Amino acid sequence: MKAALYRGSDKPIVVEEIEIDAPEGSEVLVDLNACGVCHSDLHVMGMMAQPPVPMVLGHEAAGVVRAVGKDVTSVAAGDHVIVAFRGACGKCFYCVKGMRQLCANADLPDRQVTGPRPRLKQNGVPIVQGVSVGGWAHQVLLPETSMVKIRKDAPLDKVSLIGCGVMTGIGAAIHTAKVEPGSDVAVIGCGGVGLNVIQGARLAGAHRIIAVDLLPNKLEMAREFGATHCVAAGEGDPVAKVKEISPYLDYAFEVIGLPVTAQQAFAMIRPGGTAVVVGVGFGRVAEIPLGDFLQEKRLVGSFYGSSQVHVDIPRLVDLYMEGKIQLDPLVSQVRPLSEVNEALKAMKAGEVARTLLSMSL
Ligand code: PAD
Ligand code: ZN
Ligand code: ZN
Repeated sequence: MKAALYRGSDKPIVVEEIEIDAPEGSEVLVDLNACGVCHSDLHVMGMMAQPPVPMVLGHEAAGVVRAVGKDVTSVAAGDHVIVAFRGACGKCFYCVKGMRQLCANADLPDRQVTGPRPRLKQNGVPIVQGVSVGGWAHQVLLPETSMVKIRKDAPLDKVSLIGCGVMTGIGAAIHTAKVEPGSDVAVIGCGGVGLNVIQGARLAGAHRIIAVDLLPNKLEMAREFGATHCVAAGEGDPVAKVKEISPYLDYAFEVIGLPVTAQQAFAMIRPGGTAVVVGVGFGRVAEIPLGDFLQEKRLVGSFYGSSQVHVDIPRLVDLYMEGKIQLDPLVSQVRPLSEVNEALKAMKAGEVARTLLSMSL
């Protein structure tokens, strides 16, 4: 099967023929329809000192089950699935407490670093499934727990975006923060994930939704997703501007992964308000004024939208099919897998909400 191989930051990603195992035990083989390009893929390439190579990145994917191992019970060949980039064991402390996104025994290590049984190889050389998926490929082989079965009338290309950005963003608003109707919300960073925090806040019935971004095109998109106010982050102090619009800001979301924007989010909320860090900032440290905690300000993290994927992802598919959330305007470009380098360039330049890599182009 064909996959886009990352071999180091000084080389372009190249689509090549590789071998994929047949599913064993509780594994599932999926023919992918499409996979999005998320900033977390860029983080893996840019933030890790030495990402293991060769690696197939991409983790926002959907497709059709081709074959299953003998122990698989929840999906069968022909089922349509969205891939959850984080599977869960279902048995550990976190899974039992309803926090599967924090599972302590997710089947990750064998996939992220080359384990005892790599599922992908090229001429005998093991290939890593980046972000535990390896979705920039025509097929993936993953544990059953990463498979979320969805209705067959949903367009697989667009709903693939629910696999990461949409679930993460909407979930951060409705599950992590639990935004209440009538509350005021600011979202710093309006890319593929931030736009979904905005539509999550809209779904939750927020009053003011203030979008903050450096780029005018992102602020325009933010309006389409439900922002009521826009703040150009590069012109003046965004904290002062947001406070002017909402003196009692209930929630602020950081959706970039930078210390400065995490500090801004914490600074702009009211006493008793909540700042949520969604952006990934591996190795970065933010200074937070401890005195503000006397005002009962809260600073919390959010992983995968605090979602329980097998319930929450099919719900988002239903909401899309009923026109209650938007996916179409998230798809700024559709490209063949071979144009993954161009897609990454467009993301770095801030030109797109998302690029979809289609496996049929
Ligand atoms: P993106 O590149 O599409 O969007 C980032 C946005 O931030 C762009 O619109 C930028 O213009 C904007 N931006 C950059 N710097 C600033 C600044 N100083 N002030 C205001 N705006 C700025 O990325 P994305 O939406 O795909 O991902 C966003 C982050 O979310 C990224 O760190 C990614 O790794 C993380 C993420 N987290 C989870 C999770 O579970 N927590 C899941 C998926 C992605
Ligand atoms: Zn992602
Ligand atoms: Zn678990």
